[in-house]
Amino acid sequence: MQEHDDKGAIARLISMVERPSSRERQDLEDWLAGQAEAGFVVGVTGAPGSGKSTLVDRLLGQIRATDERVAVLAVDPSSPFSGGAILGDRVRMQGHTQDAGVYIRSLATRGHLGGLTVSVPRIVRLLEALSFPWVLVETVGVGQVEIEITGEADATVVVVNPGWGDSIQANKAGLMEIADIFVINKADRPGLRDTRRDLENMLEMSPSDRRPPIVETTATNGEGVDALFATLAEFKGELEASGELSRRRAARRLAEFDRLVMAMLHQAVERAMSGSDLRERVRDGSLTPLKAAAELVGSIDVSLEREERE
Ligand SMILES: Nc1nc2c(ncn2[C@@H]2O[C@H](COP(=O)(O)OP(=O)(O)O)[C@@H](O)[C@H]2O)c(=O)[nH]1
Ligand SMILES: [Mg+2]
Repeated sequence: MQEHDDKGAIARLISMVERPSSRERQDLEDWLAGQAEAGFVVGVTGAPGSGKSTLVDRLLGQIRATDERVAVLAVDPSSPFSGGAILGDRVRMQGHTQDAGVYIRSLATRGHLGGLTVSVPRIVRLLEALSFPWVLVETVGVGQVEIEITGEADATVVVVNPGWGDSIQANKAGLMEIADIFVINKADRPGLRDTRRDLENMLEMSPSDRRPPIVETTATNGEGVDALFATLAEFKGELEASGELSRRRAARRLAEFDRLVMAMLHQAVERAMSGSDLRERVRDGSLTPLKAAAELVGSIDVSLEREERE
């Protein structure tokens, strides 16, 4: 019973954080400001169907075996018309729903993927503050925004599968640059060796001095997941010892600041746009685009208070 109450409370706090602005959120913000960034955030990314959810589910088991609490954010790009993937994730991770030490949340993007780059880091921050030493963020590594979200993690795990060209796909998508650890999942399938060789060759060519480890897993039966967890724990230790963890976090805070500024300006512009006839006047030629733009920008009210009143 207790667990259910806690999970309900976390869900309410998350929706508060997701809302663009509200009075409660400012109280929450004040509280968050006093909390340490105490969690280790792991991004798990890869093509749809590569086995990320199955793997995350297994990782939960490994983490729980150490008795530490863990939260999962599954960022799902499915359209509002196909909630299937979200349900799938829930069902797959079901083994842990009764466990008070596990919190799982799917974030549907509802066709507004861009907004997630603003809300995901904030939700992650909230979960850290709510005493989850591990936060796993599952994203589909297919586009710029997903990669941006994944890049927000302390450590990034890129999942590929055996099969010709999969690692090349990962390279094209820009996943090579953000990977701290590679997982070849579905190691039970043919083509494992070729994929490992492909990956190694590609990493050989990368200018970075650190060579990401490659771990082979079969998420469906759990094989190799203990090795993945060990690799992850070791990497965490390295990041902490070298000071790289604090550097990454400082960079993340700056990136979040930049994105929030842009998001707030964007909202303010949209508000100003929707209440003006400037577009009409530009279209019919009664005002030059430059004059109209200057007028619009001059009329922008970016204060959060205004947002709250509306
Ligand atoms: N053969 C095999 N199938 C797997 C493995 N891991 C996941 N799958 C299957 O691949 C499908 C997609 O898995 P899912 O975890 O939903 O992938 P996601 O879209 O990346 O989250 C499911 O049918 C899984 O059962 C694996 O290691 N081996
Ligand atoms: Mg999934």
